[in-house]
Amino acid sequence: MTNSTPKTMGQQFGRRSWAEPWKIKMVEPLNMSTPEQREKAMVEAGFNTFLLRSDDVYIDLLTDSGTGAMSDRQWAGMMMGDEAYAGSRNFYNLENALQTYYGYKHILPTHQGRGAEHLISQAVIKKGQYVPGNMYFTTTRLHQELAGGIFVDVIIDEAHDPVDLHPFKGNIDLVKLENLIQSKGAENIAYVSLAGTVNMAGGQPVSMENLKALRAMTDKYGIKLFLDATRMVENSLFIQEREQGYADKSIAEILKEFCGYTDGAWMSAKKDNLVNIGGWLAVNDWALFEELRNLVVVYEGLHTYGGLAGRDMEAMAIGIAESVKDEHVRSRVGQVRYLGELLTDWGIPIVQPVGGHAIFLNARAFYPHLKQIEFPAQTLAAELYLDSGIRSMERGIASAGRDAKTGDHYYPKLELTRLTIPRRVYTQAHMDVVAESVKAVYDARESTSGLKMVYEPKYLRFFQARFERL
Ligand code: PLI
Repeated sequence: MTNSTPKTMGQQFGRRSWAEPWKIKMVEPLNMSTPEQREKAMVEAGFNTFLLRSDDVYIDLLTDSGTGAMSDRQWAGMMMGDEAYAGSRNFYNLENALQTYYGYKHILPTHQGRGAEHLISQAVIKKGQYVPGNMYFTTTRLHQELAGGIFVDVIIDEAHDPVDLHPFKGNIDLVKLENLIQSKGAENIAYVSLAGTVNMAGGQPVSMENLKALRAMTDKYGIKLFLDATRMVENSLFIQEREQGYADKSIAEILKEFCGYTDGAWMSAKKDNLVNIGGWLAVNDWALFEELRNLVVVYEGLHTYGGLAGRDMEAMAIGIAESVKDEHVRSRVGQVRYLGELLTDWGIPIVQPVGGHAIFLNARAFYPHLKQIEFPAQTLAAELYLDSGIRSMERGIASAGRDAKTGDHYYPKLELTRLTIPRRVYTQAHMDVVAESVKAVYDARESTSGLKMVYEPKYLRFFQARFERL
C-alpha cells in the first residue's frame, strides 16, 4: 500500500462503530406531511400529541410502550399460540422464562402493566397506608391512591435536578425513607415501591448498592419491597457500566441478582420484554400469590392467561430471552445516547446523564419565559410536531395532575418533553432527523408562546386534555 492510497475513516482514526445486532426483513412506510397539514392536525388534537392520529405522524417517539419491533422468532412463536382457555402451553413457557431470567416463584400474566399495578395495590394496600417510592409514575401512583394509599416520593434530591450528573439518580434516599417509617410507624407502610429505571426522572437507574441497603432497611422494619420491573433490563446495563464489581457480569446475571433482593415485581412487558401487549405480576410469597390469583380472575382473566392470548404469552416468553442479551441492551441504550450526544453538542438542554429509554428535553430551560402553568413541556411537544411531524410526550405539570385532597395542580420540579425511542424500530438516520428538528425548534424558542388547558379529564388528564394557544 502506498502513501497515496485513500484510507477509510476507520483506517484513519481507528474508529470502531457499534451497530444494531439485527437486520431489517420487513418495512413499514412512513407518512410525510406538509406544515399546513400538521397545523390542522395539531389544532384538531387540542395541542395534545396523544390525540393525534398516528397516520399524521412521521417519526413516532410518543412512547417505547408496545411500539417495539418483534423478531422473526417472536412472530414464529405467535403461530404456535395454544388458545386453550385454561392451562395453555404458552403460559408455562412464559412462567419458565420469568423464573429463569427474573427468578420469581409465582407468576400471573396481566393484560398490561397497569393491570398488574391494580392487583398488587388492591391486595397489599390498606386504606390510609403510605407507599414510599423512587418518584411517582402516573398509572402506578393512581392505582396506589385508588386503593387508599398515600404515595410519598423518597427518591434522592439529585433526581429532581436535570443537570446533576449522579450516576444512579433513581436511588432511594434512605434517610427520607427511614424518617417516614419512624414518623408514621412501620405498620402504616404498605410496601416500598421501587422502579428500575425511573421513567419520570429521565430513565435513571438504581444501583445494586442502594438496593442492598434498602433491603436491609425494609428487613429491619418488616416491610415488603416490590419492584416495577418495566425497564429493569436497561437498569442492569447501567449497573454493569457504572457500578464496581459488575463489569464482568452479564445483563442476565445482574437482572436476576437485583430481582433476588425484592419480594416481587409488576411489569409492563410492552417495554423491556419486546412485545406489543402484555404484562405480568410475580411474587415469592405463596399466601399473597393466592390472594392475587383470586383477584386476577375478577379483573383480568383466568390465572393462566390474565387477559392475554396464548400467542401473546409465547411472543413474550421469547422476547424475554432476547431482551437480556448484552448486545441487544447495549445497542438499544446506545441509540438513545447517540441522540443525546447530538443534542448535547448543540447546547440543547436535556436531562443528564442520558437515561435508558428516552431523551428528556428540559422544557423549563428551553422556554424560560413561560410560566409552568403555561405548559412549557406541552408547548414543546406541539412545536416539535409542527416543525417536522415528530411526536413526543409531555412529562411535566399536565402529567403530574392534581392533589386529590386540595384539588391544586401538582407543580413538579421537572418539566420535561420526552423523546422516547421504540426498541428495534428506527435507525441512526432517523435520530439525525430528530436532532435537527429539535435544533430548529430551539432556535425559534424566543418567539414561542405557551398554552392554556381548556378541557381536563378527572383521571390521568394528560392522555385526553385539550389545550389552546395563549
Ligand atoms: O402502560 P402499561 O399499563 O403497560 O404500564 C404502566 C407502566 C408502569 N410502570 C412504568 C415505569 C411505566 O413506564 C408504565 C407505562 N409507561 C408508559 C405507557 C410510557 O409511555 O412510559
